[in-house]
Amino acid sequence: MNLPTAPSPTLLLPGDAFPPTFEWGVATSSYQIEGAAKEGGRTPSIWDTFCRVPGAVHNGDHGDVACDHYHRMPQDVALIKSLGVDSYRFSVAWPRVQPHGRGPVNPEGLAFYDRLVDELLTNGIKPWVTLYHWDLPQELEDAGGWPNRDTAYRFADYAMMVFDKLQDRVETITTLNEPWCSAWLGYHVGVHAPGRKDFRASIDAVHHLLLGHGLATQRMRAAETTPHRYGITLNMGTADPAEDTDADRDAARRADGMGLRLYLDPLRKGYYPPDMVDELSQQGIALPIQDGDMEIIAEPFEVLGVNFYFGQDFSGVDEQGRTHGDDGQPVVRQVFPGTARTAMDWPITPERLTQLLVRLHRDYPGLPLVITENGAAFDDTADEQGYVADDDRTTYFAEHLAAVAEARNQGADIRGYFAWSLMDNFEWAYGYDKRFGIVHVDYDTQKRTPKQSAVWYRDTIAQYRD
Ligand code: GCO
Repeated sequence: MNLPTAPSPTLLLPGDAFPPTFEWGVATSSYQIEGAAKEGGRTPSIWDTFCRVPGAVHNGDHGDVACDHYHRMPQDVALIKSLGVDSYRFSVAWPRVQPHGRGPVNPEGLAFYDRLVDELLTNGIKPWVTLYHWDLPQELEDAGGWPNRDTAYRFADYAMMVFDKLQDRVETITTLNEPWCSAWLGYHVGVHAPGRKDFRASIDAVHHLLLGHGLATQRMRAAETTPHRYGITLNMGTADPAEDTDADRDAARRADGMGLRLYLDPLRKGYYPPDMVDELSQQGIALPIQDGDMEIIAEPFEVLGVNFYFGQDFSGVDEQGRTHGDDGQPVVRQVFPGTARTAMDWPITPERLTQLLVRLHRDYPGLPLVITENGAAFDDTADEQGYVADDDRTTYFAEHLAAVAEARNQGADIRGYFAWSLMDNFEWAYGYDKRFGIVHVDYDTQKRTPKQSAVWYRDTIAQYRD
C-alpha cells in the first residue's frame, strides 16, 4: 500500500533526537484486531464472554470480526512495511493456540502466527511477540482464572508451545501486557473481562500473573537454542500529590505503590513494596506467596515495555472532603492536570512521560526501556476516501516523541518506540467507539486508509535512518 504523499505538519524533531539503532514500531493485540473468533479451532476467551454481558461493552460491540486481520494478514503486513518501521508488536491468542487452556496444542491456531512471523520477516520487519494481551481461555477462568495459582503454570505451558514454534525466528518475546489491567480492572473494578469485583481475588491475580511471567521466562530461557530478549510490558504513569499536603502525598504514594511498585519491585528487586504489604495486611489481605515464588518472579529479563498514555496527580481527600471512603479505606482520588484531553478524556501530558522514564532509569537501573504503547484516540473525521487529517494525533506523537528524546538526554536507556496503534481497533469496554489507529479502518468495508499521522510517523522514522 502506498501511503498518501499529503504533506504532514512540520512537527519535525531535532535531527539528532534518536540514533539509527533506535527501534521504531507499531503495535496491536490479538483480540483487538484478529476477528475469526470461532475459526481455526479458537475457543472463547474471557473477552468473548464479557462482551456478551449486557452493558459491559459500548454498543454491545465484540471482537467476532474486529479488523478481520486473521483473513487480511498479508495486506496488513504490507501496510506495516509501507510505514518504514523496524518492528511490529502483536500478541498471540492463547485460545487459538491451546483452546482449552491446558492439554494439546491446536496446530491450526499456531500456524497462523507461524505464517505471520514469516510474512513479517519476508518484509524485513522484526516480530515483537506478546504472549498474553488479556484473552484468557474461558475454560481457565471457569477453573478460577488468574486468582487460581494453577493458571500461572498453565500460562507457562502455553508460553512454551509458542516459544518452541517461533523461537528460531523471533528475538523479542514478552510475557504479559499490563498485568495491572488484568488484575485490577478485571477482578477488582470489574470494567474489564472477566468483570469480577473482588479485591482479594485481584491481589491473588497480581501474584499469579507475576508468577506466570517468571515461570514462562525461566522455561523459555532454559529451552532457547539462540539468545533472546525476554520482557514484560507494564502500563505506567506518574503519581504526584495534587496539593502539597500529607494526605495528598500519601495518596500519591498509594497510587504509585498499587500501580507501579507492586509489579516492578518483585520483578526487579525480588520483594513486594513493604508499604503496600502493610496496607494490604491492615485489610486482612496477604499476597499468596509460596516458597520460591519471589525468586521465580525476579527471574532476570532484558527489556521493560512501557505503555504510557498520561500522567496524573492524586488527592487524599474526596469531593466531600473526606479522607476515608465508605469502605473505610483511605481516599486515593485521581486529579487530572488542567491540560487538553483526548477522546478518552485523558489529559495530554508529554512532560509526564519524560518524568516517568527518568524515574524508571533512576529507581530500576540497568533495565533497557522500550515504549511499547503510546498514542491517542481523537474523534476522527474521514473524507470520502477514508483519509483523516489528524493534526491532533500527529501533534500528540510529536510531543511525546520529543519527551522520549528528552528522557534519553537525561540518561534514560530507551531503545525504541511503538505507536499505539497500527490501525483503529476494538478498544475494550469502549468497543469501536474510540479510534487509536494511525490507519483508519472502515468497519463496514474493512478498508484501511493511512491517516496523516501515519504519513508523519513514516517521514519522522525516515529522518533517523542511518
Ligand atoms: C492498554 C492496552 C491497549 C489499549 C490502549 C488504549 O494499554 O490498555 O494495551 O490494548 O487499546 O492502551 O487504551
